[in-house]
Order: sequence, then structure tokens, then C-alpha cells
Amino acid sequence: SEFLPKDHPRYESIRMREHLVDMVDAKVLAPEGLIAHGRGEAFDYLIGEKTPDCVLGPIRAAAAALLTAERPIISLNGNAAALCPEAMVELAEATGAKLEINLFYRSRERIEAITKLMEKAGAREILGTDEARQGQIPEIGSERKRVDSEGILIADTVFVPLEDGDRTEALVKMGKRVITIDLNPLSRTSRTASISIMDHIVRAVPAMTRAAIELKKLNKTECLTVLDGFDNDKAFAEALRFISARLKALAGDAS
Ligand code: PTJ
Repeated sequence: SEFLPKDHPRYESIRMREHLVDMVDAKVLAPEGLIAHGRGEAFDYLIGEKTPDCVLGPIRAAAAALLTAERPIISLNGNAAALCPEAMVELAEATGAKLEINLFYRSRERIEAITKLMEKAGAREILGTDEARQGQIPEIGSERKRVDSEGILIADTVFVPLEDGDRTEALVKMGKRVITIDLNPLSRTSRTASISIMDHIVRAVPAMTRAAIELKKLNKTECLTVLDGFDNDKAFAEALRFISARLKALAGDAS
């Protein structure tokens, strides 16, 4: 905008905020999505605003999970669509997963706005838009219970970036493998997912696509070995250790 000088030290971060405000006007982003983003930004400071090495394992496991799944789904909410629509399409193409819109603050207007944005980004098929095909997940209290009967309802693996904890828990209880991205390692989402990625969605999604392209050189058994070797509790502990070590180093404490 006219207010943002190109040489501002936090140019990228402010530009992203301004884009998100525009996305609220366009009905893609829920106003509450702005607050969620702010919380994410705070945690991004703690990790140094780049993908920590300890997150490469979860990213690789997530790519392996999508590649080896029978019916993988990438679930889109307003934040994901607003921040990285093209990267989501690329991930879907690299892994063979389908895209489905699934919203907490659900409205026809928003579903249409997100569909239009995703189509512009190159998406060919988007699930979750056809009322006639709507199924329900009774374990979920929110509007997120409305899912596509040919998508999340029958999926074996669901990628739910930027999530509220309820749905992750319900999907895991249904026996589905759930992959999440959340900058906050302490959130209920991160704690209950099968694979949680503590990183900014804008960095993590392209990294997942790169990992998927690499993993495609292996056969299915080798991909499954990558997946089986992954331990989310261990990854959670490593994520916390990473933040803790980084803060200690910044404070000048000897390690
Ligand atoms: O589009 P809708 O209607 O489905 O609504 C989406 C929101 C995000 C409003 C809804 O799911 C929500 O309220 O989510 P929460 O419970 O605020 O959780 C969002 C989590 O995402 C928080 O724990 C943040 O730390 C994290 N987060 C926010 N922005 C990013 C992020 N993680 C990674 N990358 C980000 N850019």
C-alpha cells in the first residue's frame, strides 16, 4: 500500500498482513483469520522466521503420507487459500491429493469466493462445494462437520493446515491420518495430529511439494518406511527443544 515503504525491515510481513486484509474484503478470509494469523506470527518470531531443521522430518513424513494414501485430501480454509493458493494446487498435483474447501465460519459466499480464487490459481477440481454431495461428521460440533461425501468423509489421510483442534481430534478418532501445519507447537491441533509441522504455511507447503517430488523417486515400500519411522511425540519434543535452545542462545546463555 501507499503506507508501506519497500525498504521497511518488516516489508514481507506487513505486505502479507495487507494482503490478508484485502482477502477479508474479498470474503476469502474470515475476520477471525486475521487474529489467528497474528498468533502464528508471534510463534514465527520464536523460531526465527525460517523452517527449523527439526521440522524437515515431519515435512518429509507428511509428503510420504499423502503419496502413499489411498484417498488423500488437502483441506482448505480461508487462511490457506488466501496465503498460498498456487502452492496448494502444486502440492495436490505432486501428491495426487484432492482439494476440499472446509470452513469453520462457513457461508455460501465464502465457499464461492475461495472456489474462484483456487480456480484462478490453477485448481481443476475442488470438493466441498456441492451441497447435494454433503456428508456429516457427527463428532464435530462446528460447521466443519459438513464435508464432501466423496472427500474428507471417506479419506484415509487428511491434510488440515491451520486448524482448530476439534476437527483434528475427531478425524483422528475416525481412524484417519491427520497432517497439520501450526506455528504454535502447544496448540491442541499440534498435540493431537498424526503429523504436525511447526512452520509458516507459506514456507511449509512448498517444502512438502519438494519433499514429495524427491520421494517419488523411491518405491511405495520405501515411502512407507519413511512414514513408519516418524514419531510425532518425538518431533514435538524436538520442536520445543529447538525453541528453548534458540532462546537460550539469544540470551547469551552457555549451552
Ligand atoms: O477459514 P475458516 O472459516 O475455516 O477459519 C479459519 C480460522 C483460522 C479462523 C480457524 O480455523 C481458527 O480459528 O483457527 P485457530 O483456532 O485460531 O487456529 C489457528 C492456528 O494456526 C493457531 O494456533 C496459529 O498459531 C496457527 N497459524 C496462524 N497463522 C499461521 C499459523 N500456522 C502456520 N502458518 C501460518 N501462517
